[in-house]
Amino acid sequence: SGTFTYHFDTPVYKGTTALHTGLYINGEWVNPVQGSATADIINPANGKTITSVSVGTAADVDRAVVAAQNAYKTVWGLRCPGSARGRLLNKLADLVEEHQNELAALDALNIGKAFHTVLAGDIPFSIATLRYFAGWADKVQGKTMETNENKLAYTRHEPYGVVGQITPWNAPLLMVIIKIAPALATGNTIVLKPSEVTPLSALRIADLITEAGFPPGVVNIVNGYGLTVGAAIASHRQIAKVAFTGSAGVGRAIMRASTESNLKPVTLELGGKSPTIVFDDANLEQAVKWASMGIFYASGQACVAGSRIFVQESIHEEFLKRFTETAKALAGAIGDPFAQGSQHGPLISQAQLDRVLGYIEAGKQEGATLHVGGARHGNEGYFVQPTIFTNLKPDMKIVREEIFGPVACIIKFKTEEEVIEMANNTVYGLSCNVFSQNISRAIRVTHALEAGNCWVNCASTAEVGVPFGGYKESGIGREMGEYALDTYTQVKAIHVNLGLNL
Ligand code: TXE
Repeated sequence: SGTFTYHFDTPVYKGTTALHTGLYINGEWVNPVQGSATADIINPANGKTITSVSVGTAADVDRAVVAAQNAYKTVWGLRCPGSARGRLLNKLADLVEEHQNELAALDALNIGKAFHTVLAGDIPFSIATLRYFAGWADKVQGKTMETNENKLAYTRHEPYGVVGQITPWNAPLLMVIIKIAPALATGNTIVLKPSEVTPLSALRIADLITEAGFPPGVVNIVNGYGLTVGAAIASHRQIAKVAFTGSAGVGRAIMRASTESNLKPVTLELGGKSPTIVFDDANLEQAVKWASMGIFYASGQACVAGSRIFVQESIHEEFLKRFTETAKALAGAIGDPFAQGSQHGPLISQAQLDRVLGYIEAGKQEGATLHVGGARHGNEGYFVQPTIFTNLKPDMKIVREEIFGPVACIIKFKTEEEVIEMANNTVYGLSCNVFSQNISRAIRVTHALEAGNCWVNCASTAEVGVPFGGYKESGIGREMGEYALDTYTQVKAIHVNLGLNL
């Protein structure tokens, strides 16, 4: 299979990366079984092709599953002590740390997020995730149950075997790490499909997985399209569990595929339409800073984006004034991810650009006020200006649907009761951000909100030890923290007769 070498000669990073562009199966780089199909990888900051990489088919998933099954039965799973799995995960963490600039540069190139943002955010979080789950690897324990004196009853938390994982494009490396770390810590082997739009850092990580010393077949990475490789993973009868991050529509398709194949358990991390609520007693400066970060981070391409910002009546005008200033400042920092001082990058693709501009158009058509922004920036790359809408109604498309772009809806409210109802008026339930210096109120409101992740006086700050996941149509199951171990293990109950008279 092919290779790809790239020299970064930029104001913020100089260095070279080299990676394989084939499929990573059984610890080797191979070409797809059927033909030599490739997909172009596009630089979203200028629309140009970076390189092209192999795309697999269902036949490659079959090969990867065989490799993963063999590894599970011979060298991994219950045959490899947790301490040894933990050591390998720690080794991989060290390698990611050693190659952090290169990995950050690959993601910045592939998604257009500023190099320094990836280096300061995604990378340390990836390393911390690997170390966190390395620590759990030898601490996954069952229980003994009180029954009667003639019986020993206990549980084991066993791995599933081969698990399938499908990741999105908005944080390519981090999404892969968040998927593989808990699965490996608990003894599963993996067939992973990265987003076909952003496979570069996943392909680089594959070599680091080999270098760390993971036995062949423990992790297999099959790049390819959702409708072929993704669908084959979701419906594979020998894949015992599937974890997915992406759109709600595809989440549904994956559940259907599970239902129609082997009823594999499904973990879903889907989208959101998360509320940010700013009460009149909030520290306004802080609320503006976090609310802005909450929606404009990664140009709004974050599942936890706080896209509906509810502001209490008496401070609405002042909030809007200050929030507009932050949006304008960001508009002045639009640029290439490797340019000095860039803070606002492009959307991932032409498709997403069209989609987001379509939503902005719909907002105008439905009578919302376009307060600032609202247009593409320049004509190279897929940049969209930080955008603010006001005068919104609950049934407008831009208030109801996930836009996944830098579009903030600012909505006025009067009372606590009213804002709770407005905030919960969505099919999603991923996260919420509440700003108030009255901590009783902040907590009371947080408890009333239908969301899996709640931030009080901050926004979207994830922690490796804290579970992450959604209520309602934002998903099923939890990643991160101790809770993630449950989604990668199944409980076996064992009853042992100690005497004769049970
Ligand atoms: O995502 P897809 P898209 C949301 C966001 C965005 C919208 C569309 O609103 O605007 O989704 O983005 C794989 N069986 N999020 O179309 O299609 C696909 O190959 C199995 C939110 O790019 O969901 C990729 O690896 N797999 C989100 C992954 O699913 C399939 C992050 C995600 O792509 C498949 C991304 C199929 N039938 C988008 N079809 C978040 N939660 O952060 C596609 N895939």
